[in-house]
Amino acid sequence: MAAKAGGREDVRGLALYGYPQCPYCRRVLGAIEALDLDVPLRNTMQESERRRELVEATGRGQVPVLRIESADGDVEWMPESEDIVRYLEERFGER
Ligand SMILES: N[C@@H](CCC(=O)N[C@@H](CS)C(=O)NCC(=O)O)C(=O)O
Repeated sequence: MAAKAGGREDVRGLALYGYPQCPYCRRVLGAIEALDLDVPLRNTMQESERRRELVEATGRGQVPVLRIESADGDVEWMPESEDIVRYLEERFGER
């Protein structure tokens, strides 16, 4: 499953760390698709470098984690599928 859709919104700086076999990741991937976002999936199961980045940043390998890089270069790593879905809905949902 690709974490991509039409790319309607400006999602520069966002990347989802996880993999499609993870049910919590699928919950986030579903929200990404429902919101029609174009967020790259960094597959921590298939790509050891991505997993290394995740563990280095968060101290553990648990996924999903949303990496949020702001325009000024600040980086936030957001764990917990519910929090990620809420963040995406608040930022990109219907207003
Ligand atoms: N409460 C977390 C649970 C996430 C979770 O359990 N992820 C599993 C994969 S489905 C995982 O990464 N397990 C390996 C680990 O915890 O290191 C969420 O909702 O995101």
